[in-house]
Amino acid sequence: MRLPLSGLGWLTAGLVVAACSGGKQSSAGGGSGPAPSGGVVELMKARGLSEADVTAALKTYTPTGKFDEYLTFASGGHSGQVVVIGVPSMRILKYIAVFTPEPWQGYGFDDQTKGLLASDSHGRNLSWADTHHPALSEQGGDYDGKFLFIGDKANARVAVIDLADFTTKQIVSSQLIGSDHGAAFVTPNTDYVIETTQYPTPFGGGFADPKTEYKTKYRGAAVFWKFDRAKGRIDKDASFAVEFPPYTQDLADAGKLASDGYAFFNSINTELSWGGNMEGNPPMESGSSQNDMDYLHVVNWKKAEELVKAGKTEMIGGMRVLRLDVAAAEGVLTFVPEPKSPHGVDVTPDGQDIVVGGKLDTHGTVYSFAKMKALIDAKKYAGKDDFGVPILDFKESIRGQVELGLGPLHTVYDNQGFAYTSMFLETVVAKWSLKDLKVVDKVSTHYNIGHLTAAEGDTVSPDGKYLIAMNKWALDRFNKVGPLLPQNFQLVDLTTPKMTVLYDLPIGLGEPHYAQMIKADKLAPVDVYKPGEDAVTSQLSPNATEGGKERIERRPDGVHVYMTAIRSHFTPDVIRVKEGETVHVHLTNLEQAYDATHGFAINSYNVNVSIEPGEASDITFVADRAGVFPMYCTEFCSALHLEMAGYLLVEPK
Ligand code: K7E
Ligand code: CUA
Repeated sequence: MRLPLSGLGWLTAGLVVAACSGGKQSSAGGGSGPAPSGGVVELMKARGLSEADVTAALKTYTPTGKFDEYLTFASGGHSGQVVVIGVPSMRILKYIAVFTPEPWQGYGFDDQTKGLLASDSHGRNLSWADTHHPALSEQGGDYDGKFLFIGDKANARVAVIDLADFTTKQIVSSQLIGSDHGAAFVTPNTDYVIETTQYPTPFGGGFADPKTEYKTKYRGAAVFWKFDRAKGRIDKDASFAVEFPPYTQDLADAGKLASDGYAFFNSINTELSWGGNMEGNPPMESGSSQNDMDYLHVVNWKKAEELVKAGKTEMIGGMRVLRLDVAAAEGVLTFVPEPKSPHGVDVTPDGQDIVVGGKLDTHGTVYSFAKMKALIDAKKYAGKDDFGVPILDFKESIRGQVELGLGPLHTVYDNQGFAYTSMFLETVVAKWSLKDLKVVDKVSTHYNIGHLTAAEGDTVSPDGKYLIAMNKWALDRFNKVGPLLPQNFQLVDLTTPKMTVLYDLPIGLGEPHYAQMIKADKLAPVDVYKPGEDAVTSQLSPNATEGGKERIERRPDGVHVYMTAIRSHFTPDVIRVKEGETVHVHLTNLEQAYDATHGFAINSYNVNVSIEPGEASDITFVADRAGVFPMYCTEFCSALHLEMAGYLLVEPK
C-alpha cells in the first residue's frame, strides 16, 4: 500500500499503519475513516508528539542504508574545520580538518599535514582558525562538486579542499591582510577565490600608529587568488589584489550572469574609527556607526585583471597590487552608498540585483546592477570620497527596498523567485518576493539566526526545497550542558505554503557561520587512494613502499623505515634505533579495500597518523628518550586488530 505523504490524511485514514502493523486499532480522535494503528498513535501519545512532529519526522527520517539528497558544507567556526551534514537527515557525516590539528584524521601529525598547517601561517605554529565562509567551486555559476574553499578570519588565510577525497590540500595567506571576512567567495567559473580584509592594517605589514597614520597608512584589500583547476591549487604568482581605503570591509559576493566580471563588497566603517576608548576616542561600536551611509564597493575584476596584465601594478608583500588611485581612476573601484552598518551582500540568481542587509536598518536594499553599470559607463558620479573613489547616487542605483523587519543579515534564494533573509534581532527567516519586494512569510528560529543556507541557494539555479537556519543561541532547545551551549542548525521545509521547522541539529563546535548545500549526486569522491599516493600533494609519494620492499636504511639524516600496513600487521613491526637518532617512518597502507583504514601510534612520542587505503605518509621524530615504546594500529580494522602492533626500541647512548 502506498503512503500518502501530503497532508496527514494517512494518520486518520489509518491505511498504511494498519496494513503494516496489522495490530490492534484505536481511535486517533476526530477522524472519520478507519482508525490508525494503535502502535503509532500510542507512540505519539507516549512521546507527546503532534501530527506536525510526525510529519517532520517522516520528512527527515532516513533509514539505515539510505542516503541523503543534499550535503551541506558548514563552517566549523573556531574549530578550524568544515562540517559535512546530510540533508534532510541532518546527520553529521564528517569533520574535514582544515586549519586545526585533528587527531582522528592524523591531521597535523605526519610530515605532510604538519607542513600544510605550517605553510603560509605567518611563520607561527597556529593551532586554530575562525572559519567563516565556505565556497564550493563553480562552473557557469553552478556548483560543480569538485573543490571547496574556506576563509580563516582571525589569521587571514584561505584553504583549498579537494572534494575527490574531502581533504585539505593547500593553505595560503598574503601579507596585505591582517584579518579577512569576505572570504572565501568564488567567481562563476572559479577563476578566482576572493579574500577581502575585515580590519584594516598598515598596508604590506609593519607598524603605524592609528592615531596619526590610520588614514594614510592603513588599508584594506580584495585579494583575487588565482585558482588553477587542473592542478587543483591556488597559483599565488598569478594572483593579484585591489587596494581599498581603510573602511572596515565586510562580506563579499561575486557577480554572475548579468553581473559576471564584477564583485561586490560591503563596508561598515566609513568613519575610519579605530577604537581607543581609553585614549579619548569613542569605542568602535559607536565610532563606526555615526554616518547614515557606508559604501558598497563595486569592483570590475575583469578590468582589474586586464590592468594587472598590462603591468599597472606595484609589488607589495610579494603580491601584485592595483593601487587605490589606479583602481579609482580606471573604473575598477566604484562606491555606492548603503544604509548603516550593512552585513550581507548577496547577488540574485540571475545576477541582476544585489541584496544588502543592514543590521541597524529594517530594510533590505536591492541594488540594480544594470542601473549601476549605466551610471559607471556614463561616468555619472554623485561625488568622490576622501580617497578619490567615485560614488554613485544611492537612489539612482537601487531597484527598491523591502521592509523586512529587525536586523536583516544574509539572503539566499529559491527557484520560485523568492528570497530568504535571516533576521538576527527578530530571530526569524523572512521570505519575500524578488519581483514586488514584499514579505510573504516569516518563520521563527531558535534563536538569533546568523547565516542561512538554502539548497544551491546562492547559485544561478537554486533548488528551493530546504533551508538551514544557523542560529547563534539555543537556550531552551536541548538538554542543559553547562554555560556554553551548542549552536542550533534548524532545517526548514520550503515546500509547504508556510515555512516549517523540521529538525534541530545541535552543533557542538563552532561558532559556525556560513554553509552551502549541494545536490549530493554532484559529488563523486574516490573510494581509495592510488597505491602509494600522498594525500596532500595528490601525487605518488617518493617514499611509497610496496609489499616485499620494506626496509630500514641508515643515512646521515637518520634512520629511514620503509614500512607497510595491511590487515593485520606492520612490516617491519620492530624499529631499533639509538637514543638521539632521528627517525623517519615512511608508512604505506597497502590496502585497496574501501574503508580499510589503519592508524599508527607510538607511545609518548606524539606520533599518531591515520592512513587511508593506498595512502603513503611520512612521520619524523627524534628518538630522544631511551626505552621500549609500544606502537600499534589505532583503528579497529580487523578481528586481529589488537595484534597489529610492534615496538620502537630505543637503545640508550
Ligand atoms: Cu554573518 Cu562571518 Cu558571514 Cu557570522 S558572518 S553570521
Ligand atoms: Cu590496523 Cu587496526
